[in-house]
Amino acid sequence: MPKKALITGISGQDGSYLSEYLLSNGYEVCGIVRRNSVVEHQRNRVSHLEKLNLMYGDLSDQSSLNKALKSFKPDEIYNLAAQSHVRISFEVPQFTTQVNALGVLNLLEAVREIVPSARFYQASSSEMFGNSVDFDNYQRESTPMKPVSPYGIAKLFAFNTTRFYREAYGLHACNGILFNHESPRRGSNFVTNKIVKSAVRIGLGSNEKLELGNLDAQRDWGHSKDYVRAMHLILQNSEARDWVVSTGQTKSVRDFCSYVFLKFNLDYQDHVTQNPKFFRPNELNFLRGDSSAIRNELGWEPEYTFESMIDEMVNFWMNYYLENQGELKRENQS
Ligand code: F7E
Repeated sequence: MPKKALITGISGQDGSYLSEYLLSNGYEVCGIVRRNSVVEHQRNRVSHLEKLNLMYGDLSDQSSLNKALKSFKPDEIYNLAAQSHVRISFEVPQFTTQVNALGVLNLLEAVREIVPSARFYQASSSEMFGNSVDFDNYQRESTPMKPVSPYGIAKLFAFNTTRFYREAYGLHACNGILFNHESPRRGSNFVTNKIVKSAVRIGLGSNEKLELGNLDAQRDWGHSKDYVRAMHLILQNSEARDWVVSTGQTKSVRDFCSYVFLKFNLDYQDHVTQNPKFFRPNELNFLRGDSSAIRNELGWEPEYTFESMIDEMVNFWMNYYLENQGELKRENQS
């Protein structure tokens, strides 16, 4: 019998890579998708995967979660659904909290009642640390968490709820505390893909300006494909625990711009401007994760470097715009 995995947020960047990974490892995969008025948006990152079962549902709709668990009876559950944009969480704090905090409680309650022996993975985030770092400038599992955004606060509620369901009810419930992770499939309003897409268009002749917010924020950026392997490993471990997943390398948004524009022999300073609209009311300034626990105990290692991840993103968007010249013209005009 193949193992059965249920993924919420299956149509996102991580959901799509995780589905590919699990299918290639012989799993039966079922995903929960939210209804969208543009039907293509519901599944465009997973439309190449023929073997997926998809169900409509939402973390804030308890009955849809109950139905999915009763009918699919998963062995493993990966909760990747969220309002995942930190700046937008300042604009919609209540919605963010309903989905990212209470939604996880809804799902854990359903797991406890319907499939208590299933293994549960919660997509926790380095945003929970806020501006807290250890003596050596790293964040690790034991670092105090003091989030600085509605997104981080909601994720911290979910993190603690996951731990609590493990300790109080004996669920095999784990948190992966994932630092930023990117790929060509990253949404275009996250800084990495926003920079890469614009730099590629400029490299191909567009005279647009790239408008960004804080260029001095520093992040520990890895590749989504490496991080979905970590999610799977976390659930295979016999002990349910919480794990940091990170590269341990920190770069600024400025470093990111510099590397991407240099690929086109351009100086980012000639093409990037700052717009207050992309600053946040409160900023997380610095992230550097210590992932020794998952590396030493579960044998996880990232395959991508900062540079090879960006190279893949640049190549993807170069090919895309070369094949879709019409889109390049349209984006030049806007
Ligand atoms: O911002 C700065 C911005 O939106 C990165 C999510 O996956 O990782 C992600 O959250 C940095 C911030 O990611 C722009 O101020 C400058 O310092 O790409 P981001 P994030 O906020 O770090 C964590 C781990 C998650 O869990 C989240 O779900 O870049 N920045 N200028 C900008 N950011 C954006 N989006 N747009 C700009 O124009």
